[in-house]
Amino acid sequence: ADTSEEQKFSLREVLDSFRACLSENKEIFIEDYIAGWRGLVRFLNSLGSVFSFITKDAVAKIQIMGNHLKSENREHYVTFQSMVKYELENEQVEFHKRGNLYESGCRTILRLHRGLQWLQLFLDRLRTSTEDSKTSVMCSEAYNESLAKYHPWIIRKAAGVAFCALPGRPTFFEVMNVGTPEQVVAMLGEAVPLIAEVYNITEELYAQHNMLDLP
Ligand code: 1PW
Repeated sequence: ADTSEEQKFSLREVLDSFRACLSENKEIFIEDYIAGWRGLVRFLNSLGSVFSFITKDAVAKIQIMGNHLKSENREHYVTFQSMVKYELENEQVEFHKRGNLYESGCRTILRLHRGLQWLQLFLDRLRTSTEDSKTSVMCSEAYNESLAKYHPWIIRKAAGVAFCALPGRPTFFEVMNVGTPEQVVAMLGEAVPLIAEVYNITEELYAQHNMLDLP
């Protein structure tokens, strides 16, 4: 293996970040969560430029959170829980219309959170798929069950086009760079419940504060 081999990205890194974002008392560390998203974007970009319209928005959201992490208020942006508390107490969350608090951490994370459900459903399909399963079908089914309901027709349409460009299952497994198909399935068996846990904790936190529909 040469040096480029060493630097090759593995989807395992994404799993590691999402594992690291979960604290012992079930809080979620923003920095690791965002690192997970950075890895995911890197992976999606490696699938080709058709995915760039999908990653573009994720990158913008990652950047907004990166700015919070570097801001003078960064001490409040440690976990989702501390962020929610801080933004609510300081009236940094808009509940009714999208106004000048467009870059609030709460509404930004909510978008990524919805995206994470898509990832979870897709990876679970991938995990239980067989050799002749179609990645494009699994991906669009997962999308339709999750994120699609928040998107206007034009975005759903463009997403459908991008899915058709997904490589077939064998190539997809290779790009994940995790190892043999058996190792990929084993990794997914670990990743899916972990991502589900992160998703469920976030969902519950947002539900508690009536923030699941932030504009
Ligand atoms: C293969 C599985 C991939 C899972 C990765 C999920 C990526 C999520 C990014 C989807 C972006 C679609 C195009 C952008 C739509 C935005 O309008 C929308 N953003 C999201 C994340 O849904 C809403 O953001 P906005 O306009 O309210 O700031």
